[in-house]
Amino acid sequence: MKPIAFITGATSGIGEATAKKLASNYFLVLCGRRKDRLDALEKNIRVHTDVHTLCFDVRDRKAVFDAVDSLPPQWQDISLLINNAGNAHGYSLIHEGDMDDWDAMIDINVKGLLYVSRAIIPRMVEKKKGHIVNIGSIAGIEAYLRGNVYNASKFAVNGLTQGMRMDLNPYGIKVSEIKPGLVETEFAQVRFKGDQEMSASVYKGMEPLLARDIADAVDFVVSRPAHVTIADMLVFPTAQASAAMVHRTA
Ligand code: NDP
Ligand code: 8X3
Repeated sequence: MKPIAFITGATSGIGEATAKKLASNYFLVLCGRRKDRLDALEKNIRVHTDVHTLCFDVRDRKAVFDAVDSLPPQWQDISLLINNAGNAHGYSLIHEGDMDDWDAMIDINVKGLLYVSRAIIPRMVEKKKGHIVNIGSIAGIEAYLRGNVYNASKFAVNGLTQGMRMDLNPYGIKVSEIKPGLVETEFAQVRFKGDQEMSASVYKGMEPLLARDIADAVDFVVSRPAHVTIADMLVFPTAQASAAMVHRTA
């Protein structure tokens, strides 16, 4: 019997790579909105470990709690929560921003993370055991031009991570944050609403991180001995030195 990991945003990018990486050591609860992707992933990973999928939108508070409540008894004892679901929506100056984009980023990246955490952490508290890994970002420690609300959402993840670690400290629950720099996933396609040229420009002339690089970081963070918590990990591609400084050859 393996411990159970609950991963949000498992249908692509960092979440999907993390699911694949953790499959040898965990049973997996994999979440996302795209049912076809969840089904394909389940089929793919089932040969390595037990998988349970949950299809819900993290913005929908009731759907989050219904999904977690729907877990069969053998899936309820979650040891590891990876709060990964999230995206940037838009790349506008603050006075030109689309307020639907703002709502999406606050509702998904901040409130969604909170709803999932609220649904899962009480059982960890009861058991006095567990580990929460929040996927933050370099965007959560440094703002950049046109990043505004996405930056704010990831600064919030950083604040919540610190607060969670304090609140959960008496219960022996680990809380970690991994903050990637540029990772080539569907992230840019979502931010630029399918504009391929704009998406490609994000990684032009530089070698970005791959989702599996962050999955490796997650694997390291969750495999430390019981007395060790990696509180915070910033991971850049070598070509990146800060949120806005990226060495490009083209
Ligand atoms: P992807 O777009 O590839 O993956 C995003 C994941 O989040 C998908 O599985 C998506 O699933 C899920 N998701 C998005 N919105 C919702 C929602 N409303 N409800 C449920 N699930 C949702 O991007 P990444 O893998 O790059 O992003 C993962 C995390 O990493 C995010 O938190 C992002 O902010 C962070 N990050 C990314 C960086 C990068 O450069 N790529 C750098 C730093 C941090 P579905 O659409 O099926 O719901
Ligand atoms: C994603 C990294 O720099 O595009 O969080 O904001 S960045």
